[in-house]
Amino acid sequence: MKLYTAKLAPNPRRVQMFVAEKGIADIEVVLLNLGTGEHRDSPVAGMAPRPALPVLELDDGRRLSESRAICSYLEACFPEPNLMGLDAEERAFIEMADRQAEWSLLAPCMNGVRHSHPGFASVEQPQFGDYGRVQSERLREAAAWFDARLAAQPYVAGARYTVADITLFCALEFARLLKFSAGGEGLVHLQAWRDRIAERPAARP
Ligand SMILES: N[C@@H](CCC(=O)N[C@@H](CS)C(=O)NCC(=O)O)C(=O)O
Repeated sequence: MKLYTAKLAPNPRRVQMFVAEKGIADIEVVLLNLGTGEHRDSPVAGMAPRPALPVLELDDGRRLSESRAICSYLEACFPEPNLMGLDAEERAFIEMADRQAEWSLLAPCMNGVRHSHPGFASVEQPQFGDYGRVQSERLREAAAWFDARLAAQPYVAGARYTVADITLFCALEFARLLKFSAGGEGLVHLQAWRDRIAERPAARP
């Protein structure tokens, strides 16, 4: 298999962290530079309405985009350690938590960065600064919600570490570009959780 990916970007990082947690060694990594638009002129450019990473190329040459779909495929191929749920009930609750992290926090974080950070002017044109600022507020609202959740349970989906922790962690790391840190906002539970996840070898950038 071949993983087309990029440094530091949150969706590529989600899949790379998932791969690292699984200890999957048999994947060739192809790093593309999103800043210079290398992905738009690559073999995987046509994989989505707008070219985006990550993309996993299977051994038979078929290509899979969408981070969550790639993780589901790898979970099925490499079941240990389980990161997406063991039975129907657990799978559904983990998926709910993962999508909450993706849509309520990662999405506004990405849109906030793309529309307000000067370094992303080559990726997002036109940039709408007001929209970017509102997205930063949405990110902060979602972070407060996750802080309350993590005050009551050790991991994003409940009692154990799952793909939802990976998604939330990668989103928060990217949110630094918006000068956001959980601790800086007084979100002590979210910060403590983030620091625990950061200690995992798979969390290294
Ligand atoms: N829904 C996709 C989103 C992928 C995505 O937005 N990737 C970003 C990096 S985080 C990208 O490649 N952006 C390039 C661009 O917009 O030109 C997924 O889950 O993988």
